[in-house]
Amino acid sequence: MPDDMRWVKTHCARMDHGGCALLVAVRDNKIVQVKGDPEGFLNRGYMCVKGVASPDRLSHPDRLRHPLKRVGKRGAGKWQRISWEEALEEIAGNLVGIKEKHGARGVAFVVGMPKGLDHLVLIRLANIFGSPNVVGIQDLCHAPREVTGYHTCGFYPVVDFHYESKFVILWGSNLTSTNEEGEICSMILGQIKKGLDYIVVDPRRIGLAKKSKLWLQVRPGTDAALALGMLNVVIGEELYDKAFVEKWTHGFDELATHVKKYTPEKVAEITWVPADDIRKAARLYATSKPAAIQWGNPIEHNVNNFDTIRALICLMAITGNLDIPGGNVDARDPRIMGLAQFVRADLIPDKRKEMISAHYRVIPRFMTIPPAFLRKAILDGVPYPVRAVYAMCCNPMLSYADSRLTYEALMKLDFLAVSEIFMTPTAALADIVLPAATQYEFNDILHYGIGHGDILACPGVVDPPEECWPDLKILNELGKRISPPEHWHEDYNRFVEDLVKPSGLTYSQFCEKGYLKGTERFRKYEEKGFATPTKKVELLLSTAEQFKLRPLPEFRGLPEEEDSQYPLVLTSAKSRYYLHSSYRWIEKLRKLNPRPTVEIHPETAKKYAISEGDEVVIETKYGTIRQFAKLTDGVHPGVACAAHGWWFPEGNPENQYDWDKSNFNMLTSVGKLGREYGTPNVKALACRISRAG
Ligand SMILES: Nc1nc2c(c(=O)[nH]1)N[C@H]1C(S)=C(S)[C@@H](COP(=O)(O)OP(=O)(O)OC[C@H]3O[C@@H](n4cnc5c(=O)[nH]c(N)nc54)[C@H](O)[C@@H]3O)O[C@H]1N2
Ligand SMILES: Nc1nc2c(c(=O)[nH]1)N[C@H]1C(S)=C(S)[C@@H](COP(=O)(O)OP(=O)(O)OC[C@H]3O[C@@H](n4cnc5c(=O)[nH]c(N)nc54)[C@H](O)[C@@H]3O)O[C@H]1N2
Ligand code: SF4
Ligand SMILES: [Mo]
Repeated sequence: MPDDMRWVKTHCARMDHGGCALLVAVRDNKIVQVKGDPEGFLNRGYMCVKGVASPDRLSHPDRLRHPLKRVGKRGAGKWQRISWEEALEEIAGNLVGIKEKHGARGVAFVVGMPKGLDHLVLIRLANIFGSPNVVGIQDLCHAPREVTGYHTCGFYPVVDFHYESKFVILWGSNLTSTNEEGEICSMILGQIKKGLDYIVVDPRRIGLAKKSKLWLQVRPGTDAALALGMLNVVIGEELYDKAFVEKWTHGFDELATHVKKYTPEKVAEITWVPADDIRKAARLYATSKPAAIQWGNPIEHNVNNFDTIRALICLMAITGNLDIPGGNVDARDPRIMGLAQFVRADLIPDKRKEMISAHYRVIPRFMTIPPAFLRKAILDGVPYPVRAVYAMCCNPMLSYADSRLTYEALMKLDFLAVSEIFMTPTAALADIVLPAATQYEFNDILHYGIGHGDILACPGVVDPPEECWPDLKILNELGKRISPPEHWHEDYNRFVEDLVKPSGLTYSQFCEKGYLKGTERFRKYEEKGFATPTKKVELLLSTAEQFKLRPLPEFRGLPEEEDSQYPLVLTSAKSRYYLHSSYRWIEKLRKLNPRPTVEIHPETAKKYAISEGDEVVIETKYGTIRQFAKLTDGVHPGVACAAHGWWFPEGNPENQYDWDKSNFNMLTSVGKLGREYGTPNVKALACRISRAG
């Protein structure tokens, strides 16, 4: 090793939920090599190809390197380089101007998938500024699981791979591609090597389906029915944990009577899963303890998410798998600053009533705005106008259902500022674009608030380009300009210091340890009961009437009605090479996945005269896009699985890099929303496919 090269420890971030501990070789302020740290808490040396490519974000020639101001028409792609001082003044002037005219609530703060501590600092900024409108994508991502958990059993029941399970269901969770919620797949792969039995519930034959005991090739969007069918079997065959049910559940008799109608035969018709496989799956899960359900995104990607998740938690509960090692647990945070304190929730006590989604009466404890309501507020002034947006770490033009509506809304704003590392279709519509520093370039903390009871150290290892600022610094400086400066710090590194302070560590001591995990205690309910009004797991919701919720989980029909004009069921899965809409511009990754593909069964392809690699048109009632056919018998002949998140960095800047050509969300709509979370259908849509040309 050359003398001037040093190895530093940090964690991978912003390529998914993050979590792999890394060893990074640095020379002359440049990363020359990264490898998985064999001592890593979650990965034990594992890392994926995105991690390997991650340093390429820093050095890409087209990375944003200076603040930019729009000149000419919005979206025309004409920019002028300005100084940070000018950029911050411009943003502050506009946000404060809107506040004076429309109130603080006229400004929305927009984030995407939580990527690091900046997510929480943005919420803090909104709270201090006085706006109740923090818009996230939580309607599609984890809040349905988390908040349904609070209402049903008082906590968010996350899978526990730190202890051995006897049996696992991968329910719509493609862990080897997504490492969902930082559950790095090497953890379950290690258990599988030692003989763990598992089954897969997925319309596609994912990698892990090959060695699974059973693969339930479910019809997209019918997971609630499948879970109810399994409840029918577990209860009907008396396979449940009688002692637990007796002592710790509320409404078991009602649930038992209710699920009688979901016979495996009836459920088979809805879900396309053979009745005997439903029985087998239910028996395996109920008779192997501890058993865990690793649930994925698709359970929340349609209007029925509340019922699906309720049914799954009922399954965990009646089989006695809640809060036991190797089951689904209530993971407690280590001793660090609490979320509410960190984001200064105390400064905005009326937030719930004031949010632009309040009129829709989303479920209590769901505290970010579903994107459907942001666009309503901008375009129709309902329930009141939002006139300015500060957006960070997100790409709504691609990630929100109904992209055309997003385009119209962003075009109509008085002011849009975007912090980014690269020019995206969303940033292309901004008035001011801020060049952010990113992972490896500043001190960060990962997994805070994600619900798995750990936080990870993500110290910077190199300096950012001269004019690229970490979002923590941007928000800290903006905060001083648009809100009382006493809430902000001299040095933005105070955020990471303050957060870990209750643990007795400084940030650099924390970095030496690498991670902190809350004390592991199980069956905590034995002390004070479950944190619900009945102190039990509420199979039957005691708050149903009060909050206008359905007391028992139901299957209320397909998310979208069948339509003979659109005979295929359209779903999607994340690419293992990209994070949502991010990083199509990293050459290494683009080589591995050069263009958007839609998976269809060879029989289906033949029917429509489509061959491997053909460009095809995908149509729904709401829109039309083009992708390329990939023929595989790994999908059901009635299903098409298209790629999500595609735009073309090499595309036309005046058309926002061809944001509309292959973008899955041109095919989705917000016409129908789930009652509890305002979630649209982004999976299980009716579509048709034909060869382009
Ligand atoms: N149809 C459909 N829609 C979906 C989904 C789906 O499966 N299907 N999935 C949904 C889910 S689960 C989620 S979480 C959302 C994701 O929605 P988003 O979070 O909006 O999507 P990303 O593509 O991750 O956008 C992240 C942006 O942040 C930028 N970025 C990366 N690092 C930094 C940084 O350090 N600072 C700053 N300022 N910017 C940075 C990237 O360049 C990228 O443009 O999409 C949702 N939308
Ligand atoms: N590589 C990569 N990793 C990521 C991300 C990424 O974009 N790329 N995004 C991150 C984020 S924010 C999230 S939320 C997670 C999501 O991680 P996952 O939950 O794994 O998300 P998906 O890939 O959307 O879906 C998982 C599987 O569900 C299947 N599926 C599709 N429709 C249905 C259905 O109706 N029912 C069932 N049971 N299964 C269905 C798909 O075929 C796919 O194999 O991943 C995180 N990690
Ligand atoms: S699995 Fe996730 S955290 Fe690990 S290297 Fe890949 S992108 Fe990074
Ligand atoms: Mo997500």
